[in-house]
Amino acid sequence: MVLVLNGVLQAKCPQDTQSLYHSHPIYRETAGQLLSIPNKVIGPVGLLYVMQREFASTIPHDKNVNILGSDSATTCIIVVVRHTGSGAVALAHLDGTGIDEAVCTMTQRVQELALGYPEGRIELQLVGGYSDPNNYSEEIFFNLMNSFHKQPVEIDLTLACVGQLNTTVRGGIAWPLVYGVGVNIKTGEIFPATFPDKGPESSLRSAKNLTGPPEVMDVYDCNMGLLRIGPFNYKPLRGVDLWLEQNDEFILRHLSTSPDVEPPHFVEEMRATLKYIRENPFPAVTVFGDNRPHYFRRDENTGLWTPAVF
Ligand SMILES: *[C@@H]1O[C@H](CO)[C@@H](O)[C@H](O)[C@H]1NC(C)=O
Ligand SMILES: *[C@@H]1O[C@H](CO)[C@@H](O)[C@H](O)[C@H]1NC(C)=O
Ligand SMILES: CC(=O)N[C@H]1CO[C@H](CO)[C@@H](O)[C@@H]1O
Repeated sequence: MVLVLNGVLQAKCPQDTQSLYHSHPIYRETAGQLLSIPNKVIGPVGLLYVMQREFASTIPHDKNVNILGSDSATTCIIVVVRHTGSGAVALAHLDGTGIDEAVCTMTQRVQELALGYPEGRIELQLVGGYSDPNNYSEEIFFNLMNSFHKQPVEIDLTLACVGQLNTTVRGGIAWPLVYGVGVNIKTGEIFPATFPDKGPESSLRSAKNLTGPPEVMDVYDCNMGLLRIGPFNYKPLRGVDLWLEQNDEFILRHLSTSPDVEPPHFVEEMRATLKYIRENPFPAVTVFGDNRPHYFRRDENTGLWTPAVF
C-alpha cells in the first residue's frame, strides 16, 4: 500500500488510466506540460540509450552519461524512477513481460544509489503506451501500478503521460503523441526525444528482444562506467529466410504490436535484426562463446561507447 498519487497514500491502485485521470486531474496538467515541450533529436555523445526489455540506472555525477533515454515506445511504457535527494535515476522500456521483477530491481537499485542521502523521496514517471486498439498499453499500465504498489517504499507517481493523454486521432487512427523521452541525469528534467543512434550492438540487443528470454536486462554499471551487454541466448527464428523475403508491409503487419503507427525506420531496423539472427542463430556459441558480457566504455575523445578490453 505504498503508491502515492498526487501526494496522497493509496489503499488501492488505479484500475486503468481513465480512472487515474478522472480521480486525479493533476496528471492531465503534468502530461500537458510534457507534451508542450518540443521533441529533441539526441545524438550519441553522452547518451545511454535503453532498448525495449532493458533498464539502466545512474547518478548525477556520472561523467560518462548526460542523458538516459529510450524511444519507439508505441504500446510500451517508458518508466523513470528517481530519488529526489540524491538524483539517482533508473529508466526502463517495458513491454508486457518481466514487469514485476524489473520494477523491484529498479526500485532497489535507485535506493542503493541513494544510500547516504537521508532526504528525498522516490518519484515515478510513466511515458508512452498510447490508446492502442488492443489495449496492450492499458495492461502494461495496470501491471506497473500493481508492481509499484507492492514495493516496500513509498513511490510518488508524478507524471503519467500514457493512454488517452498520449494519443491523438488522425484519419480515424489513434496515434501516439510521444514516442520517446530523455532524462537529463544532472537535473532530472524529462523531455520528449528521439534517438537515431541506439548505441553499441543494437541488432544483437534487438534480437534478444525479438526471440530471447523475457527478462529485462540491466545494461549499465555506473560505478565502473561500463555499458554491459549479455551474456544471453535467444532462440533461432524458424523461417528467418522466409521472413526476409517478405515485403515491408508484411513485416510491419506481423512483427509490430502497432503496425499503423510505427516510426518510419521500423521495417529497416527489423530487417537488420532478422539478418543478425540469421547470421547468429546461436549467440551462446558465436557471440558469447566465453560466456562473458560485452563491455563498452565511454571514449574520452569521441564521447562514444567503444569496446572495453580487459
Ligand atoms: C479496450 O478497452 C476499451 C475500454 O475499456 C473497450 O471498450 C474495448 O473493447 C477494449 N478493446 C479490446 C480489443 O479489448
Ligand atoms: C521487440 O519485439 C517486438 C515483438 O515481440 C517488436 O514488436 C518490437 O518492435 C521489438 N523492439 C525492438 C526494439 O526491436
Ligand atoms: C485523444 C486524446 O485524449 N488526446 C489528448 C492527448 O493529450 C492532450 C494533452 O494532454 C489532450 O489535450 C488531448 O485531448
